[in-house]
Amino acid sequence: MSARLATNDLEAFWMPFTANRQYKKAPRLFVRAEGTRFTTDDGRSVIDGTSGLWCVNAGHCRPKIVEAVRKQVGELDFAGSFQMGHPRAFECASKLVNIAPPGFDHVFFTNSGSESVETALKIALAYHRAKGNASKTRLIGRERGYHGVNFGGTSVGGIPNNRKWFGSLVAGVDHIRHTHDLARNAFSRGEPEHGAELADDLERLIALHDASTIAAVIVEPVACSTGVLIPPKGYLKRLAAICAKHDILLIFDEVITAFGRLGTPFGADYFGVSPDIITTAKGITNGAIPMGGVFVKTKIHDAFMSGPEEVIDFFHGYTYSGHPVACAAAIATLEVYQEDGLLTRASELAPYWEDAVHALKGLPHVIDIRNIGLIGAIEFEPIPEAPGRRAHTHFVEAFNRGLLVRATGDIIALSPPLIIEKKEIDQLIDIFSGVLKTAS
Ligand code: PXG
Repeated sequence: MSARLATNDLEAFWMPFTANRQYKKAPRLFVRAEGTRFTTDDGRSVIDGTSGLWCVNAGHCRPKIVEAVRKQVGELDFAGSFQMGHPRAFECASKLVNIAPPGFDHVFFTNSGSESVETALKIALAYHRAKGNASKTRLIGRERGYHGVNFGGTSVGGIPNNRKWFGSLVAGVDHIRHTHDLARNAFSRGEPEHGAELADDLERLIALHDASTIAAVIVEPVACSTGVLIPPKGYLKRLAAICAKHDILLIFDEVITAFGRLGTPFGADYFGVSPDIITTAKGITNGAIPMGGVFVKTKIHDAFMSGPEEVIDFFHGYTYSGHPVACAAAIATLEVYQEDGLLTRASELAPYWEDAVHALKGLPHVIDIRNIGLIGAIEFEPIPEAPGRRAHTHFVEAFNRGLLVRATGDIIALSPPLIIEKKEIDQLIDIFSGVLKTAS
């Protein structure tokens, strides 16, 4: 029998996406947060350069959201949404579809981005079946895509480490090429010039598999987890046109890009592209309570409403779909976003942010800098034989100097809360350039 663990022992928590043994030798712990800053267990203030994990768009511990959660949990802690309901879920859905792009009149609630992706893929399959196109069962993702960690999302995802451990995954999945092209696009500001033609790679898969077997294509408008790959000018429009031509549903995975990150409410608004389904999570509750939502176009929703009225129209859902506390958090979050103009604030800050991030050009080993909305990424030349080590070292050093950034491969991603002020952008960049200047 193992010795009883002390309550503050780090061992029992098997941490997600973490080098557990390395972390536990030199842990980094936050105990409080407010606005754009965390406080560590040893009392240091750390600028949140990543909005938590791309979720705390309005900044931490916003009183309105905190109060809404407190009130709701004391009033109606739980009520299900299977053949029952409670007012908050309907209110929340109505308010969310009001800010969604035109044509998105319905939202299906989940508890995370991963669940939103599974839900969207199942909606796509069931939609085609309901329309009499039951042979449309293939799902197409993109290399380097990230769509969460459940089986569907892992299958359409395109990051090798996230896939290779897990067997053959879901059958009938293929991938189009990613759009990262440093040879042509390094140090682009905003959308890169070159690569719209990469959307035509979908035509290659259509020629291979035939459109009659393809249900949906899923892409992140900006592929963030893999290190911020910004779509080339015209790429997403071209992809959407090919999907429309072949009756293939286009799913935008907006778990990160929804709720103001690019300076518009949704990424679909930013790029002027109208997909069929949009997956969301994270910013939907400002990270305060787990929640996700899948937005669908009217034609998709209505295809499910054609059977007998007394039969369940979609055999899918979670115990906590439309959880009262999550809905209360989402309603309050939306109010904060609207009161503070946060769904569009990134568009005002973007030019300042762009200049600030690109000022890091020329520092040691920097091979690319890219930006869009309030997102930035710095890519480093990898240390031979040690991919990822350079960015991880920078991440740890930044934390020691009072800045939280996110490392993925040899890329550092930045995505501060949308409330950040210009002088704090300067501080963030100052700290990070100090890290790079002193690194070997
Ligand atoms: N889709 C996209 C586009 C995402 O970015 C998910 C789905 C999954 O969401 P959940 O809530 O199941 O984790 C994500 C999540 C990072 C990072 O630092 C990104 C995510 C999660 C954690 C870290 O890049 N994205």
